[in-house]
This record gives sequence, C-alpha cells and structure tokens, in this order.
Amino acid sequence: MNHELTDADKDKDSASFVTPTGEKIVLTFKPFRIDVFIKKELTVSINSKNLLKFEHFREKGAADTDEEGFWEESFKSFQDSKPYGSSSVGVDISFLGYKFIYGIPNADTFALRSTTNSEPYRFYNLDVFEYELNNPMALYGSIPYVIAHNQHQTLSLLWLNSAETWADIHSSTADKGMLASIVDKFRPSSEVPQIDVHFISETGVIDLFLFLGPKPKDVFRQYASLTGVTPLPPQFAIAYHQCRWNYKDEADVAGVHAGFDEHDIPFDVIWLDIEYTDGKKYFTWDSTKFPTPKEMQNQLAANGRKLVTIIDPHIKKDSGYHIYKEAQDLGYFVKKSNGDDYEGHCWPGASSYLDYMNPTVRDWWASQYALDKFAGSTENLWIWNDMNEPSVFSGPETTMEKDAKHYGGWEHREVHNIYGLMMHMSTHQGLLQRSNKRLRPFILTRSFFAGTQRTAAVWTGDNAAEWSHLKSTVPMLLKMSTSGIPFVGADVGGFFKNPDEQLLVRWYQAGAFQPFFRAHAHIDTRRREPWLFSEQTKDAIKKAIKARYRFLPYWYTLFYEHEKTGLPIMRPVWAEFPEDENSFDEEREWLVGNALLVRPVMDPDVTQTSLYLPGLSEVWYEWDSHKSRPGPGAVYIDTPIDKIPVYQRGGTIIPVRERPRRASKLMRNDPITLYIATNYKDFANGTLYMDDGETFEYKNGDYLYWGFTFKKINEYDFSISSKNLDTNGKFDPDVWIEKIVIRG
Ligand code: NBV
Repeated sequence: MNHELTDADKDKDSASFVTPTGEKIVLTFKPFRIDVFIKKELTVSINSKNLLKFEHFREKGAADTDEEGFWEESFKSFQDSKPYGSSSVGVDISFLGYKFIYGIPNADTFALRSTTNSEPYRFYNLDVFEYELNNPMALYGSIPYVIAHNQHQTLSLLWLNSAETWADIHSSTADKGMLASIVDKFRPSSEVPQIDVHFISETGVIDLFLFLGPKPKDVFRQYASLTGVTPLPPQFAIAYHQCRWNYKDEADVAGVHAGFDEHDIPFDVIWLDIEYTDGKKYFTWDSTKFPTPKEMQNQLAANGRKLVTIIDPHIKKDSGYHIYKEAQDLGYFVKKSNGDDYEGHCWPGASSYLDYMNPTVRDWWASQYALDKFAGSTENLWIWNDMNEPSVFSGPETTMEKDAKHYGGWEHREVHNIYGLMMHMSTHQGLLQRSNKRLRPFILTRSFFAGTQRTAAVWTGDNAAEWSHLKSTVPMLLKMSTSGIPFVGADVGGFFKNPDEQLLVRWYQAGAFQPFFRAHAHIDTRRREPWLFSEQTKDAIKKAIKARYRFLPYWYTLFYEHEKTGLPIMRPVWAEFPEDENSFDEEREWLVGNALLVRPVMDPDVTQTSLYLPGLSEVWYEWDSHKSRPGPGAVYIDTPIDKIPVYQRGGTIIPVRERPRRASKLMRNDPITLYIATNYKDFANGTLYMDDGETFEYKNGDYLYWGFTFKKINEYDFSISSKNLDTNGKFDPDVWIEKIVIRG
C-alpha cells in the first residue's frame, strides 16, 4: 500500500494510519520509529533500538572523517579503494510475540538461530570450497529475507540490498528487551517473546518491505507479488537429471543413455560439465570428444531426452575466441577501478567478465544462444550457469574486487549479490528468443538473489557425500522454498567424495521428493551410474527414480499452482499446519504440496524411522500399505533399504501415472490413477493440471485444470465427481482415468 504523509501530519510528533486490512501503522518522527499494530497488539517495531544508519557518499577531501578504513581497506594482498568513503546502511526490526524466525537461505538450521554469541548471518555471494554446515557463513546466493511465524500470525520482511550484508538475530522475552515500556503499554503479559533482527549493508539504499500475512500462505503470495514466481517449467525439468563432471565424450553420453534403457531406469536429461568445451571457451565444443553435438542431441531427442550444457561467465582472454574478441571490441567487460578491462583467473586461465548490469550486454549475451550463433546447439539443449557469484580464483575471497566498475559507474560492491541473477536472466532471455518465445526455457543457476525464481532453478552447490550433507538438504531447500525460490535441489549422492551404497540409495530417496532432482559428482569421484552397484542398490535407486515419475502429474500440477499462487512446492510442516507448534523446528520432514508428507531415511543402518504426523483431527495414510494413523503424533515405520516413508493426508486426491517410462515425454498420454484419501468427514479433493509440457501455448488456453471431489451422500453411498476448474482451458488430451484407489 502507499501512504503519503500530509502537511498536517508533518507538524506533529507522530502520524498514524490504518491499512485496508485493519493494521495500524504508527510513525514516530523523533526518534524515528515505525510500529505496526495487528489486532491492537504491537507486533513489529522498526528502529526501536535506534540502529537506523545511513552514511551517504562522501567526497575525498571534503570529508568529515579520516577514521581508519573509511577511505581504503586492505584484505590480504588486496587493496579496496573506497572512492565514496564508508557508506553503510542499516536498521533494526523487532517482531513481538515470536519465538521462531526463518528465511536466510544458507547451510544453517531451518529455524534461524540467535547470533548473540556467534557471527552474524552473512550475505555475500561466494564460491565456497567445501562449505561447512550449521554455519551462518555466506554461500553462493543471498536473500536478505526473514519470516516470523507463530500460531496466529505469519509476517515477513525483505531488506532489499545487493551489497555485502549481515544480519544479527537476537531472541528474548520483551520484558528484558528495550521494548519493555512500549510492550507494557500495549500488551498485558510481560512475557512476550521477541525476536530482534538487525540488517546492515556495506552500501546501498534502505529499501524495506514488510509482508503482514496473516497466514503463511498469505505471506508467500505477498512476497511473490513483489519478487515474482517461477513460471511453469517444461515437464522434463521436473523429472530426473543425470549429471557428472564430466561425461567424457559422445560415446560416453550414448553409453549412459543406453545404460538407463538397458536397466529400465527412467531419466530425462543428461548434463555436460566444463570439459565439453574447447579449452573452457563457452559456446564451443571440444572437437575431438564432441565432434557431432547436434547428432548427439538428436539421438537423445529420439527417446524424449534432453541435453544441458554448462556456460560460465568467465570469458577466456584469447583474441582468437569470438566471444572474447567481440565483447572486448564492444567494451562489454566489467572494468577495473582504473578503467581497464577487469581481469581475473578462472578455469580457462586469464579471463574477463561480462558486465551483465548493462542491458545492451544482456541483449548481446542473449543473442549468443541463437541456434545459428551457438554452433552445435539445437532446441534440445538447455543451460547451466555456474560460477556466477562471480567466482574469480585470483580475487579476494575468490570473487571480484569491490571497486571494479560496472555500467552506469556503479561499483561492484553495490551490485555484487545480483551479478549471478543478471547473468541467468540474460541467459533466459536468450533461450526464449532462440525459439521465438515458443518453448519454455530451463536454466540452472548457482548464484541467486531475491527474484531469481523468475528465470532459473537453483541447486545448493558443492555438497559432500556425507550423511550430514544429506540431512542438510532438507533445511537448505526449505529455506530457499520459503524464501520464494521453489525450484530447488541438491546434488544427489553428494558432489565431493564417494558415497557408499547405502548413502547413495537414501539420497536418491530424498531427492525423488525434492523439487529439482539431479545426481551430480566431482570429476575425481568414482562413476556412479546406478547399474555400477549391487543389484539391491540398483533396484532401490530405480524404485526411487520411478517413484518420481509416478508422481509427475502431481508435481506438474503443483508447479502450475505455484505460478498462480506463489506457494512453495516443498513446504515446511508449519506452512500447512500453522498452529501445530510441535512442527515449528521440524527439519527432517516436509510436505510436497498440501497432500504428501515425506520423511526420508537420512541416517545409516536404520531399520525403523520415526516421523511426526501433524494436525488436530487429521488422518494420514501410509502410501504403500494404506494404513491410517491419526495426527498429531509420532509414528514409527519400518525402513528397509528400499523404503521411503511417505504419507498421504486425509482429505486429498493425488493424480499419478502408474507406468514410468524411459522419459517423461513418453508418458504424456498415459492414463491417470487417482489416490483418494478420505478425512474424518469422508471428504477429499484434489486437482490435476495438464498441457503440452513444453510450449507457452498454455498461456493461450491450451491447458486443462480439473478438480476432483469425493464425498459422502448418505450412510451407504459416496460420490466422486470431476469438474473443469478453469473453463478458459481448452486442452483436450487423449488421457483418461484408468483407476481410482480409495483409502479410508
Ligand atoms: O564445473 C565444475 C564444477 C561443477 O561440477 C559444480 O557443480 C559446480 O558447483 N564447478 C562447481 C566448478 C569447480 C568445483 C570444484
């Protein structure tokens, strides 16, 4: 909402107004403070601790300070010239009545920890070698966003700043906090829990967004209305991806492609890492190892499969390399502080970096993906943007110097955390243009920022083949999902090191129920294609991958619904059960949509696993046995090596396809089975979305969105009905319901 102060307001000590939804906002001018009252209770207070800070740009000489570090800083052998002096901004925000706060994607716990006795959370996109878990350190991406949640109200806050940023989080009860006097005035109880967040950025402006809920789903929608949603991906993108650094040559690719068929394991996409290029010059191919890339892609396409290749942002300094030559001639590289082209070391050796902050450079980069420009590419090839923090091996903290210069005179320090976003946005534009806006693009990015969801999927980077890393996939992906990025995954199997067979199987089982499902491995690891292990392991992996293919109609429907509503696909329990306090720090299980609860095994040698079934008056059905259990409460379930604990929530209907095939494209016309799980009122409903799976025709009405309802008519009779939920959808596929399974 917009509210402008009147002249009369400005003469007073404070001003207040009421939002259209009834919240009261009080602005106090001296000392400056904003208080938000929800249902008459003080719920958010901004700057009550007086940490608001705004250092404007200064001119050397005219400055009022010569404090150490103000005009210049050094880090190891790097000198940072700070031409505008110290220019930090910051503010404190208190959430009253809250014990739990979430957000801040990184490798730490899902429910954020207090940083009172530790380092603050850091936001600075970095290529971190062998990152540590349970650590507030910066990783590849930044979203300075927090979500406060209690049983009655969910609120969130975005600190929109792309410079290096830190957040301190302190939790306490208000009677001890500095807000005591205000709280006493407005809240009867003196034991109000309180969380204080302090954001501070190295530079930039203060741009703060508050989303008032009241429910988790309102907050997700409100945040998405500002930062955007992930448009429906092509169907192959949500199926299974097979990656490694590196599939060596065309014969290797053909062998893996055939191996999956021979062992009857579905897969949709094979990936090529940096070794496919001619000397790490992106948009080229190693002509010995990949002499006929188009034929290779066509062979994959013949079985409904795709290829993804990596394209990194470092451009080899080599005047014989067309991308380098053209970009250099046109002046498209980021500049050093002295105005020369910036140079750093990366895979190809000495490299320059494109200035994606410049719209002309983005257009130019996008045009490189045109089929007639990117030699050897076809419409069957999709893109992976890695190293886009940007990673600079020779730079401070393996990234670019802060005083490097971008388009418009902006220093790198101002825009560091959106460099990757600008790159993958431009790649997205290129893939769109390549097909004349006919095909939906697929891009995977490592670096991300608020808004990345509009143009790319994200993975959690270089994890390790360790049980702790498998476990950390859940909080890491939940943090990203609740922070607006729904299409997220972690390298299945672990990137560094060699997983033992048990760990690999358990990782596939978790990954099969996470939004982006891709196996990946470091170049120094042993090969891991599923058939290279024991029969038992291969079969368990196959079963997990097939489970993914069975549930594809449900996943696809959820992605469609995300585009409409902004709801995450992988949800924390509290997103569906906001009042169930037992689940507020839950980070072993999650919900896929509103209907499936998943709690994979993430420990070695366990024959039984316990999980929590949330919700008062809820009933849950174990997927395989149909056995029902009431919520709320814990249950134990036997978990032999091929078992994935999955429960269907009573009251829901899930569409599946019972015949997994070689690739998802080949299943498009297969019939649907509906799993109906009734609740205590003998009721259930669910939805099914379908379209051609790859084009934008769904925007022109070529889709179908159906609802299914199961209800009780009288003591003996029930009805199952279906309804077209959106009559604008005109898609008429040759698909029928072949089977209905009723639980309960
Ligand atoms: O391109 C090589 C790797 C890639 O496989 C991985 O997924 C990325 O996260 N890349 C990082 C560069 C080097 C990693 C040590």
